Amino acid sequence: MLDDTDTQQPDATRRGLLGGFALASTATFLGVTLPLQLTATRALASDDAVDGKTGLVVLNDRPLNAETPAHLLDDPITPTTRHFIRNNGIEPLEVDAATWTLTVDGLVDTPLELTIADMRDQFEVHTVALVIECGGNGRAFFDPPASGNQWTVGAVGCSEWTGVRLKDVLEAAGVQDGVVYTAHYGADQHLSGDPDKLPISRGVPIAKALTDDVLIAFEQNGEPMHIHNGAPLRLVVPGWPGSCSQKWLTRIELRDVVHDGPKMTGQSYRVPAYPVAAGQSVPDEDFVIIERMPVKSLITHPADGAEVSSATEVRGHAWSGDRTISAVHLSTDFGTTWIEAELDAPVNSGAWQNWRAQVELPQAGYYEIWSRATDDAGDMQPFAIAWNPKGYLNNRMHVASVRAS
Ligand SMILES: Nc1nc2c(c(=O)[nH]1)N[C@H]1C(S)=C(S)[C@@H](COP(=O)(O)O)O[C@H]1N2
Ligand SMILES: [Mo]
Repeated sequence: MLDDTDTQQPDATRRGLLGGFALASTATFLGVTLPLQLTATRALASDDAVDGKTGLVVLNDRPLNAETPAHLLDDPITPTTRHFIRNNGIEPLEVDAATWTLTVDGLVDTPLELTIADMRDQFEVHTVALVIECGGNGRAFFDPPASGNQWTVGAVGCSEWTGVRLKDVLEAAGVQDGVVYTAHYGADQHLSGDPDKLPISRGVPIAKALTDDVLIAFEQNGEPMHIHNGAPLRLVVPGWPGSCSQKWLTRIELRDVVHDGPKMTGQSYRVPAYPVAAGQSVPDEDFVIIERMPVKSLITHPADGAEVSSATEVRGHAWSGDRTISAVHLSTDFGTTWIEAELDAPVNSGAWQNWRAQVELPQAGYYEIWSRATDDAGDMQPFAIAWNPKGYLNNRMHVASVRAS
């Protein structure tokens, strides 16, 4: 079965696209400072390489994978032009929002076949800001390295999505007794071109599917969705691995077993059920499915590598799976002292929270600004990475290096 590893292009192709960037440049990375040479080299290849996107850094072109540099995620709501792209297969070539249908079947009382217009007519339409973060965001910092897309920090976004609640649609279909899991299907094709294979088909526990936050979306930031973000119809399951948020959505099936579609099984979007040492090999049967994403923050201003004055505003976002962030702290002295940032409430459940702080840098020189979020269950971002074989869930504190003049 294909997993993240197999969806990588051969090195030669990737190097051609990225102008000399080699995965090895992150392999020995141990400390906290962002690898500046990596950032700089990647930026060369980034300039608007993807239609309708601005400043994204392309990691791979088949399938297309592109992340957003942290400083381009500075807006409270992520503009469509800056929302990252994570594809496992080949996108559908032509999509027509007028004729697109969603099938809801499996263990339901009444199977449904709905157009987008049907959904707008039959259900309440909601517009909400929702975080999508790839389960592998931060993988580039794993040591030993984990195979798969070498995301740094920018496989995350919080656009405003318009659609209907999955819950409302499932309740209209009638959820039968014994349903434990959803299964999501999209219109993209397997990289091999084999029409009988799916690139990815994941699901969520039925309890999660029936929460208010899970949306079947047909607009992004008040406009038609970007094709790379799943137009004309996608799921958005905020706070859970982005892989749960099926793009180009065509079908939702309800099952009485945990879904076993491509990228549900093996080591995909899974972590060991027990703590492991860095580099330890773990048998497949000891892996468990990732559910909520962990507490995390991102510094979006100043940009990593910026020249700043001694008094400077630092700002960014923080989020934690299905929870709320209760505090964000910043340190400019390697964790010796901390200040608390001003923190906004989420604009709605499922959105990230924006924060800002005025930071005083005591003298000219080099600083690392660390950000550390704490959620309402008391979880705090760690200093170090809890290593796992596939490089998921890196929620280490974010660091922006600056030079004060
Ligand atoms: N049909 C389909 N849906 C998909 C994927 C995919 O490859 N095909 N990738 C998933 C993964 S792994 C992530 S992280 C999110 C990324 O959403 P985005 O590309 O809109 O940022 O989409 C998810 N939905
Ligand atoms: Mo992902």
